[in-house]
Amino acid sequence: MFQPFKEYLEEELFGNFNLRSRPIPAGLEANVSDRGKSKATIQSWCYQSAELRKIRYTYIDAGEMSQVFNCVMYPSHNYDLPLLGIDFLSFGKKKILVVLDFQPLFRDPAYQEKYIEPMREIRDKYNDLAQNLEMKFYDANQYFSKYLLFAKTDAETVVNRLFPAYQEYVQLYWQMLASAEPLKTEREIKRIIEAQKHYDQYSAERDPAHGLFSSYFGEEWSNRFLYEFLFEDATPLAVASV
Ligand code: BLA
Repeated sequence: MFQPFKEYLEEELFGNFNLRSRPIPAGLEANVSDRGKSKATIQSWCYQSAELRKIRYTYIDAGEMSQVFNCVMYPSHNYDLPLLGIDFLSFGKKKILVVLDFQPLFRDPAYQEKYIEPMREIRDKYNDLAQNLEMKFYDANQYFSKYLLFAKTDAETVVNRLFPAYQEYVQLYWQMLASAEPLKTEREIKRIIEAQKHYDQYSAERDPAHGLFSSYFGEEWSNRFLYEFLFEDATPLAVASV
């Protein structure tokens, strides 16, 4: 379902950046579930470049049961750019949920104007994919922009609407990255380190995927995957899963 999205991203990444592999902790690069009736595989990739300190994406393929493409790009700490966040999910082909956003690190007007307003034109063009759905796990006012794509949709729309929208957002993200001015002072950079770390903490604590991972790959693997790979700068809560 989302393979073409992954392939597009890979072509773009390899064509535009000088990528280096970024290690994924042992045992977390891939897994296969033999529980239940259908087989599920999960595979992840991770890279870095001068501009992007962590580019990670994951594909879950459980056949007709579920297909997930999830990606986060973290700019280097000397850029205050939003993170590029992608979460495309399909369950049994009937339930398809797609989320795509430039995830803002800050919410002040100057930041919004600089990094979020440029998304508006694309978002207006793909208004049908911006459905103002209520968030149950996350807080729409934290690390989400007002121009996110967030929709419950169908397979046809994924091909005809989501794919071109995705390409436009990715292109805009590259443009922003290319024109970004690196931060210079230690104080400014420290603020980005803290904000990105807080993003990991917030995301790890709320991630609605924990249940999905646990059901396929077990609780222990799931916790490691969240805290050692997806959101490695988060600290597990002492009371987690007690
Ligand atoms: C929702 N994301 C979900 C759900 C799952 C995942 C299972 C719940 C779907 C449901 O309603 O049944 C899956 N999340 C994953 C997977 C990974 C993950 C597989 O982190 C990792 C491999 N989520 C993101 C990113 C964004 C994001 C980067 O990881 C930003 C674009 C958004 N996911 C997002 C949102 C929802 C969601 C907004 C709806 C949650 C809500 O209602 O609060």
